[in-house]
Amino acid sequence: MTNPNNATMTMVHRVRFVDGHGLTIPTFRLLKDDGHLYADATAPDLDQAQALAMYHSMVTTRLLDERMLAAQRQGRISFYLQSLGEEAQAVASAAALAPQDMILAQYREQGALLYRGFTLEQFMNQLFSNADDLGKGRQMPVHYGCRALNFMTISSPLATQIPQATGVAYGQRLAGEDAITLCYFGEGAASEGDFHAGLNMAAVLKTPVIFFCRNNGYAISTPASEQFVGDGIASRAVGYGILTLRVDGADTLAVFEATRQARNLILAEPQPVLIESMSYRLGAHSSSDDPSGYRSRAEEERWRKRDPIGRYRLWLLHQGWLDEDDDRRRSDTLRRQILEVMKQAEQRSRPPLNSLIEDVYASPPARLKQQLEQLKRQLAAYPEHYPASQGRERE
Ligand SMILES: Cc1ncc(C[n+]2csc(CCOP(=O)(O)OP(=O)(O)O)c2C)c(N)n1
Ligand SMILES: [Mg+2]
Repeated sequence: MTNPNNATMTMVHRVRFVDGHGLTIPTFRLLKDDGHLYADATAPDLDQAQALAMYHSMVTTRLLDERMLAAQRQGRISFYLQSLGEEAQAVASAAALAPQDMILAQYREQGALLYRGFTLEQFMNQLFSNADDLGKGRQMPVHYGCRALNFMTISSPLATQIPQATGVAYGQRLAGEDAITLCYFGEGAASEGDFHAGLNMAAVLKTPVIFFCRNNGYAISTPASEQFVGDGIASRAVGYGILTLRVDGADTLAVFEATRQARNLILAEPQPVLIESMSYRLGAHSSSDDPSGYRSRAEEERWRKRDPIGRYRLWLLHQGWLDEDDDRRRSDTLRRQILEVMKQAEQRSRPPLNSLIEDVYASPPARLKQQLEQLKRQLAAYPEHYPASQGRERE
């Protein structure tokens, strides 16, 4: 007998509730903590140049994060959000894609954008909302976007990117493109209705999309244990009939290989795949958060020992692909460069105020024009309260 889905139904004659316990989905891992491969593990097909490009992107992400969190504390930018401990997830997954693949991110995946070629200047222009920011200064810091790099602009409302990614991928499929979509989100975002709508549509329409869930243990102050029971996010994708893999998010090689194989599967036959990447958000949620109120130092220290960059670095050293002196010199130069680029971006002029209401409508409606005039009157009347608006506006 078949059900309305044409799936075979097995009949039983006693009540037996299905219990998910004991059906835990395993975690794919290649590298041990000492940077050596497990005996039965195979290293991905990765040459030295790409392996080092991934490493440098991860290190650059971390140094940029350190510097810009400090800049926020100094009052130079209004907001910042680090990816400390999660660099491998973003960089290694992006490294397994082709440049024509579309990325829709949440907000903690700056490593993916950096790997794609977003420059330090471009990061800084966005963070300082200056006239050279691709978003014309109209978004909060860290809401990056880059059409040239196929990276959709970040938006704050959680999970909106998930059904959008399904739609982008459906478009790729209809157009017969040789490209897929990768969609990042946190385990917290997976509590939104959009997660379920996005996954189900993707499964039914067989859209070429990788749902990449960063399960970093927290949604701001809420630990995963208070967000859901059951076997994480991976088991939900199984329920939607989506191919699923769980991976150690602190293992650069495993994340790369998982994403590469997911992409190959999708190219062979259009379909969604979900990867649940297990990690830990080592830093605060953002510059507005202080984790000491909801978790212990001891817990953080345990996870610090599983630093993705440290483990990958050991593997590169074992390979003979990384020189320690070289590495140190490179980081020193990079720190200086980041500081220099930051100072330049800080000095650059502001976007013209009039551009605030452009680009959404073919011509701005009267309502927006009125609001802009109100804003100008406000700035003129109370200049002391709007120091950022003083001078430096590019016409
Ligand atoms: C619809 C919506 N609700 C609430 C928020 C506030 N908020 C911003 S980030 C966040 C936590 C998200 O956690 P997760 O998806 O796990 O990502 P992580 O920050 O851990 O990377 C919340 C609740 C929001 N931005 N949008
Ligand atoms: Mg989270």
